[in-house]
Amino acid sequence: MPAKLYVVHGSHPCDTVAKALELKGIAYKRIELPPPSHALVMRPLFGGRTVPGIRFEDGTKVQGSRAILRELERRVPEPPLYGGPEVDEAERWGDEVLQPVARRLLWPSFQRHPEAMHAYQEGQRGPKLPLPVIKAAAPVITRVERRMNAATDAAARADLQALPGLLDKIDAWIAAGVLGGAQPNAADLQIAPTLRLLHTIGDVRPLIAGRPAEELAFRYFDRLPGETPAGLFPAEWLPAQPAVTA
Ligand SMILES: N[C@@H](CCC(=O)N[C@@H](CS)C(=O)NCC(=O)O)C(=O)O
Repeated sequence: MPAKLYVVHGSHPCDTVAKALELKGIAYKRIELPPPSHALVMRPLFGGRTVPGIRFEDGTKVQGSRAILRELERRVPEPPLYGGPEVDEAERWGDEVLQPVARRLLWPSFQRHPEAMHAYQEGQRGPKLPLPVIKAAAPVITRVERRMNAATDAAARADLQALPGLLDKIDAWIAAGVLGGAQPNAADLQIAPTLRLLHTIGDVRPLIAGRPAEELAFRYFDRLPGETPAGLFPAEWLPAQPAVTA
């Protein structure tokens, strides 16, 4: 039996692991769990409540995108995903700092505009939930997810204000060759899917547009469906955009 990867469709750390498995040429079966009920399945199977988790053919279980990538590297060293302390640090930052920003902005966006959730099902295994079901279930799902992810309005406002600084950091890593090299490394695989998910948020898209980070977002993860419209967050929450000079 091949490895079994437990995911939520559209989850950015799950995309990290799926791409790493593909690069390493490791066969696996994808088990898609519906949020937020995935937490109830993951805890008894892996000990913690989050996806991704993987069960290898030999029965070894690993949970968490960074731990899984390290284990993949140990099992299949080629092509290498690690290469020095800068990559390690960018990977850590991508997991601990950037990853939660996408959750804290996406769930409040869905609560404000539940119909957008329908398109994010594109490409998932099994049938899509019809729009009326999504709209009926959205108040409960988004409330639970916002609580699980500490996705308060204050956090969303602070994240929006902080985003240009986070994107500057990513652009600087790209300029220094830590990210965006010829071969993807663990930090690329950690940061790019979060950028791609952030790019689906209408109020965030203009902040990423035209940056080197935007190219990185699409380089390995170009097929994520779904978008939320601009204007879901109050205008005063958004950071000032640099003036365009002629
Ligand atoms: N940083 C961890 C976190 C994973 C994580 O939080 N995954 C989300 C989905 S994107 C999740 O399972 N959330 C459910 C919960 O918090 O209970 C990783 O990269 O594996």
